[in-house]
Amino acid sequence: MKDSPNDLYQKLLKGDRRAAARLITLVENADPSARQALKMLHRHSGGGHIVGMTGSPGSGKSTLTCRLARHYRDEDRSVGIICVDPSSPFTGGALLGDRVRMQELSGDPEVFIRSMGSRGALGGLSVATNDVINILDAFGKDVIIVETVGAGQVEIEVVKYTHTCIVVTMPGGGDEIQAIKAGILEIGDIFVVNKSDRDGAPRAVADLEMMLETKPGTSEEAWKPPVITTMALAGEGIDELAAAISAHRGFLVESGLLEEKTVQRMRAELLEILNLKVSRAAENALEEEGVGAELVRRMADREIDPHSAADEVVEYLLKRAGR
Ligand SMILES: Nc1nc2c(ncn2[C@@H]2O[C@H](COP(=O)(O)OP(=O)(O)O)[C@@H](O)[C@H]2O)c(=O)[nH]1
Ligand SMILES: [Mg+2]
Repeated sequence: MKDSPNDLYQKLLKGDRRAAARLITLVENADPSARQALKMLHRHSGGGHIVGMTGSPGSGKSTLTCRLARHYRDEDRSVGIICVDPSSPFTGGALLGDRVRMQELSGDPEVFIRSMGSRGALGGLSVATNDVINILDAFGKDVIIVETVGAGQVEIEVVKYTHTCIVVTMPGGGDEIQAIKAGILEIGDIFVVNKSDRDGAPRAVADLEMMLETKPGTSEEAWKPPVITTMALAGEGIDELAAAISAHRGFLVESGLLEEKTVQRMRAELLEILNLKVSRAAENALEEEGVGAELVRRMADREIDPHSAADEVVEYLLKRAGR
């Protein structure tokens, strides 16, 4: 028998992994019953520390995420992992040894791993990702790691509003330069130079440190993003990385910024949902008989300009919403 939203909600709060997985699938499919469960779950979320992990493909984000998860498990903390990279499912690195470690992880009942499929990408990837973060948060995960490939706007938006954002780079390949281009330097709370077994790691660290120092607008009391060297494959530097995450959380709590970050996250989440809703309503209005076709025809006849036409649609939507 199919679980009702209330069943899912009750089961999820009791720690039922299948209920969590099921609800996430409903979210990905934009199923209306997910909404009801999310509504009930909202007041149970807010306890987890949300960590974003971004950087170019192949830099070692998944491998690092696995290692970090292991580290937290050794401290008896539960972990949720969300991988937002429709191009590559979460495998935790391509090497066989890593895959084995990955399987160990996913067999641990206190670790919940989920890749966001391309289904979630239908216009609402960041909305769906936020929903999944909230589900894992309400599910009681102490740390929630969100891995996104730092390539597109959507992915950046998602990690931007995590509590601690980690930017992963590796030696060589001009990765640091790319980081600035993507505006990633601004969003990192912690920088990682992974693959320290490769040539040029100290240089990459020095370059990054210099860029961070000369970053404009950093005040005395602001957080100074550390640059951590890791070799994720061998598990080197993971303790340091975990310590930096703790230090950052400590800083957020002490400075009162944790609350501010939470408010920012809520605001961003609200905006994402509104964007989706309003654009869908606008699209629907344009499909409605008369409204869209007539406007577009008038635009084509040069009777009305695109901006005024958009104003008319907004007015139409507002009038209809007020009815
Ligand atoms: N040499 C070396 N390779 C690594 C290290 N960490 C990860 N890798 C490898 O780099 C490749 C990409 O790693 P992955 O974690 O999937 O990167 P992602 O695309 O950023 O998630 C895999 O083949 C990993 O095994 C490291 O510290 N040193
Ligand atoms: Mg990956």
